[in-house]
Amino acid sequence: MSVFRYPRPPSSDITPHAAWLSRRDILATGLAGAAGAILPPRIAQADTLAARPGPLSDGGLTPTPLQDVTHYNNFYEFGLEKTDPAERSGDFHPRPWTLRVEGMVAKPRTYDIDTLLARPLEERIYRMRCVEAWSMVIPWIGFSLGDLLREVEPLGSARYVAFESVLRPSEMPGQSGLLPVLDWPYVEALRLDEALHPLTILAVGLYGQTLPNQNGAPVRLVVPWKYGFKGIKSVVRIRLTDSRPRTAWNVRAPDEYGFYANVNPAVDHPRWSQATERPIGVRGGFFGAARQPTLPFNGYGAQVAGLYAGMDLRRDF
Ligand SMILES: Nc1nc2c(c(=O)[nH]1)N[C@H]1C(S)=C(S)[C@@H](COP(=O)(O)O)O[C@H]1N2
Ligand SMILES: [Mo]
Repeated sequence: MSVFRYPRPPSSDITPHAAWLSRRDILATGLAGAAGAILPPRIAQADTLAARPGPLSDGGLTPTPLQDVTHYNNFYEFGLEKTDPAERSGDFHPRPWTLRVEGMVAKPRTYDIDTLLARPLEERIYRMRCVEAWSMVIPWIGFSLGDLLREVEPLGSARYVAFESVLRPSEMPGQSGLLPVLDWPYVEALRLDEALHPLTILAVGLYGQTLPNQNGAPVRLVVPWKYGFKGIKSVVRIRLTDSRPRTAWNVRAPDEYGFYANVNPAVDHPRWSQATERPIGVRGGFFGAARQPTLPFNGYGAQVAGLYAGMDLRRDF
């Protein structure tokens, strides 16, 4: 074994979300890729993006190194291992792209990605806490989802916002795997008041550049007080509705992944504790030496706890 700088995570780190698939089954589908292969990073067409520092950025946080943000990913459309999205998304085309916003709105509209990139963009440095109990700090570039939704004029009857990822099996090997890990396309949803909250953004970049494919190019949702799986990648459709939409992980394993998925150290996942987390990219983080406490609402409680007044967050996890 040679010396390596970015160790592959131990196999126990592989996809706890999908632990019902045995490692042998995963390998049989070919989804796991060439285990151990060292491939050059392929970050497609990163263009520089201008953004002003957002008033809601947490300037006190130290961002996770770019190498980790772009090489330790969950994006099952490209495979189940953390390194698959970086290694297997090189043929994905994030342009041309349109984002359709429709449903219970007065002015449904189709946005071209170029018009979204031309909006005033902000940097938002947010904590990201995966339900698998690891975390990062990511300097996103994006814009308020609420601002976009107000442009299409939600009807008074709208109560939820549904999101849909792209369905493109020819470019996303995980979507044509033999084992259907999730029902494709990946879908997610928020309550309308959560979607309108000023912390909720659509991100079009990170670290000053357009989004790498593996992070959800060209546009993805970021909801920093919720577990990472709510942050749906490569979004093509947003639909306002009056009934609670299906969400991918909740459909797959409702006892493990709730609709709300607010980060909550007091409510454990059935198979592991949520009290602490491993910060990725911090010395000792990969192997557990540098665990840190998980914060209620991922540290954003002062801003968002009021959204859940009167709710039992143990039941509505
Ligand atoms: N379409 C899609 N979106 C997705 C996922 C996915 O598999 N497919 N994984 C989710 C999970 S579990 C997490 S933790 C975050 C990871 O985002 P990152 O790789 O940019 O850190 O993306 C979320 N969005
Ligand atoms: Mo996650």
